Amino acid sequence: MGYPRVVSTFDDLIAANERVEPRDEMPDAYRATLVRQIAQHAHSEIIGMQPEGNWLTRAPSLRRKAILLAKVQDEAGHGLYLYAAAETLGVSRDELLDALHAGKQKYSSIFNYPTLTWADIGAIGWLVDGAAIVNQVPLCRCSYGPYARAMVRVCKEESFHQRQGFELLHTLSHGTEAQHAMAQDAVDRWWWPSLMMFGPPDDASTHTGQSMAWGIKRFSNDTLRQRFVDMTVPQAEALGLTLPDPELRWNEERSSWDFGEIDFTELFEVVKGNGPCNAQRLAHRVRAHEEGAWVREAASAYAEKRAAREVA
Ligand code: BYC
Repeated sequence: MGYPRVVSTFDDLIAANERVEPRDEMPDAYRATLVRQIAQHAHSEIIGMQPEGNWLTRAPSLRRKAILLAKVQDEAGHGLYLYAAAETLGVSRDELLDALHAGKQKYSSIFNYPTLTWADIGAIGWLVDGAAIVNQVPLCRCSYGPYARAMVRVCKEESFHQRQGFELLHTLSHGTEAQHAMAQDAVDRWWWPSLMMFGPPDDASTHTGQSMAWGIKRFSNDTLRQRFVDMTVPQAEALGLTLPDPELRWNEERSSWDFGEIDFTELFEVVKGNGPCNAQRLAHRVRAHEEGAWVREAASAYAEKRAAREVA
């Protein structure tokens, strides 16, 4: 039981920086924006299992395999919390999955790149999960209660993911010459796509203005991208690896790192479906869904049987 709320209309709740809960009245456009973003986020978590799943059977030791398995399972869990949060807005998980499978809803651009070597698992943990944390910590203060609460646990797990990636890359970077080169190559390939995860630049972002006014997003895409660069550059030094940007320079005046221009045409192409792995990721997801139909049917039949027994 919380304190009784003294304000109740949607505008009052937003102005008072209070949480909007599923039973509160909300504008259709607010609901639609949340469904779009939460669904895209949930889809990213479950599609994100694929690039890493690719290395489960080839992890170099039992310890590494156990860690990677736990991480991939965490991502399935994140997908479930997020689909459950979206369901509080009046859509069903089936509808959302159908939209993903039909290409009507998006997932993060980053998961359309291939994982070519074991070092890619480290680079994903360090850079992709690192970017995810920077993007998601402010979402713990999102105005929509169920999304904000889901983010708290997701962020705790993401920070473990990021640290395992850093530790993996640190081991490779301080190993043999070939291992160091493998770590450097992975960072060279994942750096720019990780910066693209934050979305288009602010002047080309269609939703940021309204989403910030509604307290869904707390910071703009460019602000969070800069925060990620500032956090990551010193970590690269600690790893003994370089970032593939000759224009990276400390800017005394801004107390921030300047960085080179991002090729946003690449982001737009990947989002349109033309990335290196888009077709493969979606086909694999649809196949997994179809092959899992018997599990869903068995679970429903069991639930019905139990319910009937309880009634009897
Ligand atoms: N990829 O107006 P904008 C993870 C779209 S999972 C694809 O700035 P918004 C992990 C955008 O949807 C990480 N599409 O949009 C999992 C919009 O298109 P529509 C996933 C992108 O929503 C497993 C259009 O471009 N994280 O960490 O204000 C293993 C214009 O953009 C992308 C989340 O989903 C992109 N990168 O801001 C490891 C976080 N960027 O919908 C790790 C939650 C933009 O109008 N989401 N688009 O057709 C967000 O914070 C925001 O939705 C975004 C975009 C910052 C991503």
